[in-house]
Amino acid sequence: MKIAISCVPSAGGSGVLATELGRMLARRGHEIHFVTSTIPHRLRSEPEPGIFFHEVRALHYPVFEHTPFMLALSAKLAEVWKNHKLDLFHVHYAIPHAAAAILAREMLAPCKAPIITTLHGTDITLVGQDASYKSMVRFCLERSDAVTAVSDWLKNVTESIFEPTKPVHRIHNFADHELFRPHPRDPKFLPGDQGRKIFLHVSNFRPVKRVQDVVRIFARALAQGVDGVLVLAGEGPDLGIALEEADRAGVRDRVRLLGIVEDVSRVIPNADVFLFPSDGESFGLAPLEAMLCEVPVVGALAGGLPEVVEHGVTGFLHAVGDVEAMAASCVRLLTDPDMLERFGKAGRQRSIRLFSVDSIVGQYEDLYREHARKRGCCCN
Ligand code: GMT
Repeated sequence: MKIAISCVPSAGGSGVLATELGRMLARRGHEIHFVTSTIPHRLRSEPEPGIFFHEVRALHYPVFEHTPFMLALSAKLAEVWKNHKLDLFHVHYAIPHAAAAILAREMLAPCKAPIITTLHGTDITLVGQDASYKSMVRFCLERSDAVTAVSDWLKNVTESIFEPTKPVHRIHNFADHELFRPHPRDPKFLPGDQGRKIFLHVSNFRPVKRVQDVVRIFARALAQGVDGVLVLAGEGPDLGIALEEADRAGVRDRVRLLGIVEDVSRVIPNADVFLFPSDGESFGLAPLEAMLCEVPVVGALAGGLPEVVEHGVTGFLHAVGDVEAMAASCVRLLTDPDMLERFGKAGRQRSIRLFSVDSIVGQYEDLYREHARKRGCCCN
């Protein structure tokens, strides 16, 4: 099939998932057209067969207080549809992508372009239910041919907030188990910290991630005798808050900042434990990548994370904000090499069993075929 994918192109989870999905679909013979404002983060390396990128350029004119990006995205989606005789739009993160695809379909009438909308999290839980967007999000859910959510938790939240007339499909996220795999610690990774335990956190440092808790967990584990360093990968508004917390806790000299990492699959296997204390995380793509690298996850029992991490088997989950319990779990893991290894291996097995590329990408393909057939698009 020929599919246009639109998403946020930054290093955030929704863009990463959309990009990886496009890459896997291209490997399976589909023609994938990314329609985004800049080239998606994970596509940046070398060109790949079957993948095309179309830049959305929104003219900024001083008359506008805010550039109307969504209109430029709609125009680009319609243009790409016509020029490449597409079969389907798959948009990730409802705002503004689903609305833009619906507008593009109107522009293409009488062609009936099918639209699949994938919800990722705050497009429902935070931004989507704000009064300024809620009615528009409801309209987008109704007008999409199919709506998917990345966890049962997000599906249930969406259905209870928006009461859509069609059920939301749950299609979990996936990660590539060949790319994300365990390997011994690279001696070039933090050479000054050889012999120390590595606590890793990867995110976009937004308030939902509770990055102060990341630092508090780490500081408590150090206080209990663990010799470790905290590695923070990624950037975002709360990075400064995390560093202030590290100063307050007296552990700033044990914090290592990596900034935005081009290829996290090279960083994660170096870690001993992955910290993810977010509240209301709809899935947790980074914890899945950690589990594939046989790194146990310690985090919060909230949102969709319990669908990813099995408590007591692949990591430990505690009440949101319970940094004492999370620190105690880190200490347990880091002082018991058998447990650390057992949890690591169980994490990789669980991830391959439940979140494999083949099974998850296959679910999207089934949905595409069903809706392309139903719409019977007339223009291709
Ligand atoms: O919803 C967001 O805040 C943005 C999004 C992102 O781009 O980082 O994150 C969400 O989508 C990811 C991919 O599906 C999920 O793994 C994250 O759990 C989810 N974030 C939240 O729910 C806070």
